[in-house]
Amino acid sequence: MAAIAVVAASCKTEPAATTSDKDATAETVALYKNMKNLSARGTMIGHQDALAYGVGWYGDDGRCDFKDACGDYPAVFGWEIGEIEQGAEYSLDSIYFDRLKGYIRRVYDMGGINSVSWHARNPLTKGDAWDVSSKEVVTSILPGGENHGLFLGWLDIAADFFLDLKGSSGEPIPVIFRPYHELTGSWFWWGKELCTPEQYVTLWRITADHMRNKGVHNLLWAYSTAGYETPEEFLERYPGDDYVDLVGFDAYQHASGEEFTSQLKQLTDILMPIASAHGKVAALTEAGYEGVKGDAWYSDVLYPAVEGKGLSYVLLWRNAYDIPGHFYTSYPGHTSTDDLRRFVAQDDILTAGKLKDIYR
Ligand code: BMA
Repeated sequence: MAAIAVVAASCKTEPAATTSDKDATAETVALYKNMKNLSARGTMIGHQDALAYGVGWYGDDGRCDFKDACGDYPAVFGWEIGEIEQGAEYSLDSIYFDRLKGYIRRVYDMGGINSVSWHARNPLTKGDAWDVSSKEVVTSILPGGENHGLFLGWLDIAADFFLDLKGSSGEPIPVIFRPYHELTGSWFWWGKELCTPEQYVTLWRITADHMRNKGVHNLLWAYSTAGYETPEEFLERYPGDDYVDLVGFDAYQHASGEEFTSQLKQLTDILMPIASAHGKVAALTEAGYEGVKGDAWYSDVLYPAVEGKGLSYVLLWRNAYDIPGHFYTSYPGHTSTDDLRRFVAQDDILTAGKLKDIYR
């Protein structure tokens, strides 16, 4: 009887909050532990490129549409390093990499969280990340492929970027790294129809091993899909518990609000048991409704989808300065602004000001 009781008790215990990288820095481990604890308290709200530009402005120091609309900074800041692999000075969304490092430092200093995605160009065709014209691309960068060396060089460049992120005492700044995302779709060169599950997993592991071997230990690795119907589909290309810290998905509203809420709930209901079985943090890694139409999208559509679900964060997509209508959070004067204020006033919706000592 006693043995059975012990087994039953241990089954109930969630796996420990250890990072996939056994050599992760102290701040990275602390961030992970705190993200796990925080997800029981509420869901952090995030925004892509929040400090770099917004609707009608670019590069204004200290400016942020989200904060100007609701009074606080987002808790999570998404960033993008596509084009860094080309040795470019600025990203595909026109942020200078030098400035980007400064923004990441500023977020760290304010006690917020940084997440980085990577729309790397197609290493075979030299087209952009959305160039899916050849199915040979992943084969070409894996060991034995014609572009393997080139690709390792790209990984070196990305690794140097992460190594160069330093806090005031020289400590590496932890970052959630979210490469090869939306992999259940086939619109990026690493997508479902472009490589086998084994090739995807190899690509991921090569990336992580290469960076870790170069001394990059400030990353939490995010495996972030597009839509899926079943747990098996979500996990088909999962790189393994030693390579992933956070599981999540990207989803955008294209039909009615009710449909989007129910779509988010369905995806989350599949995601959460996976996160818990693998001991990982779960997040809605990209989301939104282009133009945030109406005056209650956060309260009517987003909140019912995330309430009580245990999601660590929701990252709303960018407010482009140069594409009219391409924005995903409120900005001063927009019809959704009052509702954003109501949304973030709730105890279980967390903005930067509600976080404390997440790196300790
Ligand atoms: C898309 C759009 C593009 C952008 C890309 C990468 O969703 O916002 O304008 O270049 O993401 O950030």
